[in-house]
Amino acid sequence: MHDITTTPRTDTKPKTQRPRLHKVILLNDDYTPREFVIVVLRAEFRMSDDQAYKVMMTAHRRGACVVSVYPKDVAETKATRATEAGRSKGYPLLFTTEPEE
Ligand code: TYC
Repeated sequence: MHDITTTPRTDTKPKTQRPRLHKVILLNDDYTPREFVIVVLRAEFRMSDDQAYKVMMTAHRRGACVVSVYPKDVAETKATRATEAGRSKGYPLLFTTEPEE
């Protein structure tokens, strides 16, 4: 009988990390009409009238509301487009992004 010597593996398999998602956040302001906020939420974030109303009212009452989460580039593109939609009408409507914890 011969002994089999084995060397313990020291290299560990790297865990595959999913890219962190980024939140798109809607900020309240005093000038953008409520109806317009709803139109933008529906168009850019594919929300139902009901969802868009709730998100808009949450931002209106609390100052800000998370709209949705996406991969970083998608979140940034959507936030820019939605902010641009307000700006094109002269409104200070603002969407920002931040990484999820
Ligand atoms: N506060 C605005 C108003 O009273 C409506 C509004 C809601 C604007 C949410 C922005 O993110 C917002 N006309």
